[in-house]
Amino acid sequence: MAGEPQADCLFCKIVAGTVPATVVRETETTFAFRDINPQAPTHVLVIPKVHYPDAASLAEAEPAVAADLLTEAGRIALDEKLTDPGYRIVFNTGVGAGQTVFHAHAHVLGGRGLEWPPG
Ligand code: DGP
Repeated sequence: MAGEPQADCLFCKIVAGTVPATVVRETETTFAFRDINPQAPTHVLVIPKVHYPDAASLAEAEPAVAADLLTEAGRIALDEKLTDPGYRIVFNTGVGAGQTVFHAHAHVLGGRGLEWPPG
């Protein structure tokens, strides 16, 4: 059922603690940990504890949790001192956009210059 933990989902396993991760922050609704394959000096993933396949479906079903996700991303950017000169929050959505894990997640990237447009 949408929102319920999925047995075959890597990020549900990280939330459950059965797959280890370097935890950055945790709230009642969200979990943040360092990306295993960092694309910038700071690269943190922020995920909802509930399972939805992508950020848009999370926002549609549970907008308050989607707001928590963004709030957490901003807090992490502050804690990690990314706000000057800036940072990026990315939601890859769909295989063609590079999504590989189908549990909603925000990438928080910073600590280097970030080009636009992205690749
Ligand atoms: P995306 O490609 O947008 O679906 O992002 C998935 C990210 O998850 C990718 O940047 C690599 C990261 N990742 C994959 N497996 C693991 C893992 O086991 N642990 C951690 N910490 N990150 C992972």
